[in-house]
Amino acid sequence: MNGTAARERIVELARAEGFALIGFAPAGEMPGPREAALAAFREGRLAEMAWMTPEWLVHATNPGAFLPGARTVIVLALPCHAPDPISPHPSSLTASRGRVARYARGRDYHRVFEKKLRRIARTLRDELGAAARATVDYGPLLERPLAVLAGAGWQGKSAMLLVPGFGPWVMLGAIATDLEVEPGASLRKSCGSCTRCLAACPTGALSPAGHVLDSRLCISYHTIENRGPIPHALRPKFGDWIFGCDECLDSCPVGAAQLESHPDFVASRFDDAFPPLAELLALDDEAFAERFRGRAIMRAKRDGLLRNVCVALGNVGTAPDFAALAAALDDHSPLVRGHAAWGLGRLAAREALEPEAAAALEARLAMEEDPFVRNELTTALGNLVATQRSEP
Ligand code: B12
Ligand code: SF4
Ligand code: SF4
Repeated sequence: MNGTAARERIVELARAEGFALIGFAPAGEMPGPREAALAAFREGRLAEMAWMTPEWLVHATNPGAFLPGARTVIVLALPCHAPDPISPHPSSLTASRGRVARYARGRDYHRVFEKKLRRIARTLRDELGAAARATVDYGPLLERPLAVLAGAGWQGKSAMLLVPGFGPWVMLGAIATDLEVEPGASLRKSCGSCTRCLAACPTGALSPAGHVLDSRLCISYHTIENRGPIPHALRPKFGDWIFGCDECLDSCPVGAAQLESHPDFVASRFDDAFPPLAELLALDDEAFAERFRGRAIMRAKRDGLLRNVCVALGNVGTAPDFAALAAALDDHSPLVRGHAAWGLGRLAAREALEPEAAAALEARLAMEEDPFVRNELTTALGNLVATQRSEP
């Protein structure tokens, strides 16, 4: 089959799967993105994402290593800019709520993509006799530089792929194939003088000139990928985010008017986007798995999500949340207990509940054996004393 006919068939298959954007990148090595990714590794900007080793990054910038004989990478995107779900009546909105990144409010996008991409790859193999291999996110291919090479968009100062009409609000997947398809023409666009995302990032994770992200400072990294404690200095900057962060996307003017999403990414309930925080602290492993089965939030695991909830309650919780945080001081996970101590101390200082918080923290300290948790309890108690002293 010639390149034009192959292209037409692929576009037809991808449209039938609902893809909003279909691009074709050459399958050669990507030395520029490889060097940038290796520099990110060398400088520690990939934090503790253990799978992103130099070897992985070299593979991920070489489609030929992903599929021997690859000539083209088909880049496919689904939009994920669903409007916020309509809030229930204010009288039922008394609880403090967290915030989930838009892409993670509906079904897990990995599963949504996997099914669609596999069906297309299978047809390419069965019908066209081509080699074809699909990947999404965790697979060894860096998707944003491929999308740029396919002419789908440009990488903005936020590091996001910006697509005309959609802005940063697309999720990506790819299929490498040995079919030869004419690549898309590169888009000659840039962010120009805009710097909105740089100002909007709460933690300064984006470099002053943009394009370079330090995962060690990124809320998305910590709430999704980090398996350990969240650094103290960052916690107050997390606001109500409990899974992912959309600040650099929300601030972007490109595609801002286009509120479009694949239906699977739309929150079915208000609570899927803005969950009541205190009730999440009551989830055990089983209840967590039951509540978040089939959703991207599973990635954080139960202890990671509850850690994030403790931080959010420390930032936005009110007096009625005190009991849930105090109970979390006895959680079976040291990670949760330690962050509950921090959250309780912050909430108490805001809500004038210092004596009650001090009593709860001291009671826990008397029986606590874990060094990390003891340190968190002692620090929280010390901060409470300091706030009480500074009061007139
Ligand atoms: C690891 C990872 C993360 C990490 C680290 C992100 C990072 N920037 O490194 C963390 C957990 C922090 C993360 C967060 C998010 N992620 Co993520 N992530 C990935 C993953 C697996 C690899 C990304 C990567 O290549 N990192 C390596 C670094 C070095 O690459 P980079 O940041 O793109 O760096 C490029 C630029 O720095 C550029 N560059 C360097 N210098 C310069 C200078 C100039 C002038 C220019 C123009 C460019 C440039 O070159 C580098 C290579 O191309 C991809 C999936 C995949 N397989 O590709 C998804 C992916 C990038 N993530 C995605 C999403 C949606 C997110 C979040 C929005 C999720 C959320 N709401 O919380 C945030 C956004 C954070 C952000 N501003 O980028 C989407 C992005 C879609 C899009 N439209 O861009 C992807 C493609 C997943 C998918 N399948 O859709 N992510
Ligand atoms: S995801 Fe949030 S913390 Fe990370 S770079 Fe964007 S705005 Fe900053
Ligand atoms: S907010 Fe402005 S600078 Fe940042 S990615 Fe969007 S257009 Fe580029």
